[in-house]
Amino acid sequence: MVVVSNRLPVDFVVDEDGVEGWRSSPGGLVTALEPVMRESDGAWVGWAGVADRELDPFEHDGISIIPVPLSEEDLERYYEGFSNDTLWPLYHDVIAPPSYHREWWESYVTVNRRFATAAGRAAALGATVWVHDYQLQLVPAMLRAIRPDLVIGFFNHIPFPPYGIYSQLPWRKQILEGLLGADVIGFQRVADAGNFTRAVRRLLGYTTRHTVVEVPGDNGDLRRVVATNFPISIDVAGFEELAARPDIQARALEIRAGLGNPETVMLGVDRLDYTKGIGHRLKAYGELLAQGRLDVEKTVLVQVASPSRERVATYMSLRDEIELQVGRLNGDHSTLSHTAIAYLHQAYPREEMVALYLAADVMLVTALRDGMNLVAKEYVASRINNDGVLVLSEFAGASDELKQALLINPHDIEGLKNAIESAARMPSKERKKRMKTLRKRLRENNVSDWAKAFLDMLTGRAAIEPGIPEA
Ligand code: GDG
Repeated sequence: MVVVSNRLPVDFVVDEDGVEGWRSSPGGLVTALEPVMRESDGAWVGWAGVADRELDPFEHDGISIIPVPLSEEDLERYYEGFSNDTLWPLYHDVIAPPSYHREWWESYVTVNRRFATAAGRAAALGATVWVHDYQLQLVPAMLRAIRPDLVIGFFNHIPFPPYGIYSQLPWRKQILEGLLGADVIGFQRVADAGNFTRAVRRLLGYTTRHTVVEVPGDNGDLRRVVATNFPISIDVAGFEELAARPDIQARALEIRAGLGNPETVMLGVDRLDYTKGIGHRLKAYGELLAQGRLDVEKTVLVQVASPSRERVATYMSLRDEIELQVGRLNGDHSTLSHTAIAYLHQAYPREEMVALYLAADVMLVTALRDGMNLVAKEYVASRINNDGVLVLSEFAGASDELKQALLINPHDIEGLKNAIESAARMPSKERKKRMKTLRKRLRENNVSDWAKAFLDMLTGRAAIEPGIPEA
């Protein structure tokens, strides 16, 4: 099996003394795929996180690591440009305006071909190749063209937009054709798969039957491509184990003590991204303080906003806006002894994140659009005492499964305020009832279940399921 993703599961690093080495960056995807990869003599194709370096393939924990080089110009055009300033805003409901530049598109094509070539070289005869995410949507068709023997899967981690939005893209047909090189195309939500099949019908005129797209070949034959939803998850047991560790529990108490042991600790954890609705959350929180519905002496909001895409202009101005808002709110509402918002523009180790989840009575996930939102699932997994309230946006994929959360529309500030206030005041019995149900639901879909469902479908062991509703 070969996995292809923009980033490798390991980063190339150079320390202060100039010594070069590799550091693993364990994410959910690695955890889920590690066992399969070891069993199947797997290879991972991706970028090592450093520009303008040709790096040799090597073995890491039983997995072949195959670095794909990216130049500084590739990063500007393919990655920061087309991936994060064209596709990302377009696929997230144009919350920010997408930029369309032909030279970015050309770079996207070139880099996708480089990834496809590397994957083609790495894969054994008849191997399974699993391509990930919006940066690499052309890889499936490019790979099929050079290696028709392969079984090819693609998983889109972010939403697939409704036709009215998707059709803005000048290269809308090429992207669909690129994706349709796969045998199975996975999405987070039923609605994403529906948006995709609708775009295929309207733009390419292909017939779609339920989850199956019939792709005409050169000699009149039809290839059947499955496009359906596989909601991603987390390593639930891994989070539960961290949450049960005495040192992490002690750290959670220390965090609360450091905040002055308030009655209610609210928490937001997001990459600093305009899709996450951080501004809406702050607005609602600020108004609740201003109206006296929350008391700064008793409540604190901890907002971790981890640095993200800092060279993209939209992200620079987002940071300015959020920090202005935090500064104003704290100026207006903090007292000498109590700060309204503890704002942290930093990244933390996983252990510290779990300590924060344990310290938080209320978790605020107010995304304006989000493929899934793993933070919501991580919070639920970490609440091993079955207590705590999750406020969750219905625009995050996680809301399809986590229905016992307080579901909100983040654009409706009054509704959001009511939900935050109810979360802070929710009686213990109701909190526990909801959290128990959430945890039960989460355990039914672990990240390894997700990977298995996708790979079973890809390797033909699962029947093609009937019918997904139209988006
Ligand atoms: C994309 C889609 C989809 C964040 N700050 C720190 C940190 N994190 C970790 C969280 C979580 C992950 O990063 C973020 O995952 P999300 O799912 O919340 O959001 P995206 O980064 O936008 O991910 C999303 C996902 O892909 C998977 O398919 O769910 O919809 O947008 O795991 O914990 N981790 C650590 N320190 C931090 O400061 N250690």
